Amino acid sequence: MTTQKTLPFDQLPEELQELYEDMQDDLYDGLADKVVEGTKKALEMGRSPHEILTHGLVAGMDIVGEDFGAGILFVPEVLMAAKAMKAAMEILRPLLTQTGAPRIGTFVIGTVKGDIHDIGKNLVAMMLEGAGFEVVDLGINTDADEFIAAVREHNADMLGMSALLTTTMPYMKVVIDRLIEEGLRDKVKVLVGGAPLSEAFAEEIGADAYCRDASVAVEVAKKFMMIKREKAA
Ligand code: B1M
Repeated sequence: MTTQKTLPFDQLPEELQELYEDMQDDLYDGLADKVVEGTKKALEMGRSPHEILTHGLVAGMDIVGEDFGAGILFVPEVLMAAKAMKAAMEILRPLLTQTGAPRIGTFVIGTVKGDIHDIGKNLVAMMLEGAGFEVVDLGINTDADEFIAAVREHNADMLGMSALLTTTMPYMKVVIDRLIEEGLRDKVKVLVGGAPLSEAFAEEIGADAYCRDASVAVEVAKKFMMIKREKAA
């Protein structure tokens, strides 16, 4: 995978700005084939998966989110946009996951109970895999029993939870409390993320870290593994 630095949008050549704007429009319109085509074209132009995600896909989804919140778009249209984004992410998946990085730890991840948003969580899972983590993805609507069972079964080093709704984010504390009850809290680092979360919320519920985005999740997870290895040495 290329390690090319992701430039701010306005510093990109005009041709690329146009390509990414077209991808954003196509994502908004839920045109999966077109978004996939744009993704392939950007790759052919030698652009990095991170740049394509940032300027083509996530930027497009941000506009969808704004118009969804403003009542301009409705669930069926947002579902189409999500489908288009997922189709493009499948093109990027091998580039993000198959980096040949050595295995460094086991990471259990899921979207919490009551919540079915999984695009961000999937992206985090792909990037963690690319960084060398064995990722156990529990999917969406994951309850505390499922998180606990997976942490035990896979002897996880880390547990990641995602929530996109203000109504589901409190469930993260339910899971952390269960980890304490089950005597597992000291065995795993808990990382949380999702658009409505904050550092303060993560601290309040007793998580080890809040991750603003997938890159931060990878950085933090690698840092925790390094500390763990140093302690064990
Ligand atoms: Co929903 N939705 N949605 N939605 N949706 C939001 C979240 C919302 C903000 C839209 C809005 O009003 N502007 C709003 C929430 C309001 C709130 O609670 N504050 C909302 C709502 C209200 C709803 C419904 C209730 C709508 C309804 O039915 N009336 C409903 C709820 C369903 C449920 O979960 N029970 C609903 C449904 C849906 C769809 C099914 C249509 C679809 C989801 C499809 C899918 O995921 N498969 C959908 C979508 C697509 C969105 C928006 C538009 C986009 C979310 C997204 O994929 N972003 C969203 C608006 C928004 O967030 N601005 C919205 C792109 C993604 C890459 O970013 O997920 O933030 P994100 O992930 C980032 C970081 O947050 C972080 O890293 C990721 C990558 O960098 N991160 C983590 C995320 N998880 C992490 C975990 C980690 C670490 C980092 O662990 C270590």
